[in-house]
Amino acid sequence: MNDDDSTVALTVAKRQANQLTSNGFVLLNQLGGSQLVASVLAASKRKMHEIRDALGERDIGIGSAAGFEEIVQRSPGRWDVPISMSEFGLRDCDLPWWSLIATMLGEDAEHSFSGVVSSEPSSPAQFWHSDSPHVSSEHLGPHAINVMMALQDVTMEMGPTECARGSHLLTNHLSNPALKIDELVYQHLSTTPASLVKGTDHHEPECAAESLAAGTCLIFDDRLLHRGLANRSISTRHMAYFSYRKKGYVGNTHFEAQRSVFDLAD
Ligand SMILES: O=C(O)CCC(=O)C(=O)O
Repeated sequence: MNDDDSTVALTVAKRQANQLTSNGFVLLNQLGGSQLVASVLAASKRKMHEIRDALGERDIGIGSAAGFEEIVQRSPGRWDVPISMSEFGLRDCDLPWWSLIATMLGEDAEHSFSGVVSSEPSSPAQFWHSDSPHVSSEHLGPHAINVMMALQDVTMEMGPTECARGSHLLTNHLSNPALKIDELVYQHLSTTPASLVKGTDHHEPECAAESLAAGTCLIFDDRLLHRGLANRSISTRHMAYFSYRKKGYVGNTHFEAQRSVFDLAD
């Protein structure tokens, strides 16, 4: 990269960082190139089949605590399988979103999870939720950021992820006693964009969801209210995720089960 190129890259990263800071998310069209998408999709399908085969027909219930180390059913028909960077054959610092992650969380940002979320045909919309709670009553910068990359073209019918714009500024249960931490981070019927502003002077956050071309990345603050929409198509929808945290941040409600599908008796 010459000096001009790196100045342009820096300006773009700053603009994206500003959007992420104010809206709580940024959508980057086809940030992942076709080679990256193809290799992540192939690794995801391989791992998903291996784990679903080991699970068989067993019913594992819904949510992180009811799942296994290798698979969680996030909502009916929506399967989350963690996949490590070595299984993906990738390094975070080579990925096209890394400069934005480093800008937001620092050069020493850490990889926390990665994997694939696949929603089957007929899987319903999730309840709104955030992925981790605020850690201070005063609004701080993000402690964790997620990148969700579309592994195929995702039409509205297939149920892209919906975000409540700016809701990361409103999900602070430490400054708003009407909010309950468990109802924010575990999916709960009563949590909605409207419930965040009930009894306050804030406007209800606007909901945003759009179809995604393969490789498009939704990058969002862990505290943002979001949900996967219903898959009304006949195809399974795959989204890879890569989650990062500020060095030293330890919260985790993502994978709470301590049992393995490979320990299941036949
Ligand atoms: O499937 C999606 O679009 C989002 C999934 C998600 O937010 C979750 O399972 O926590």
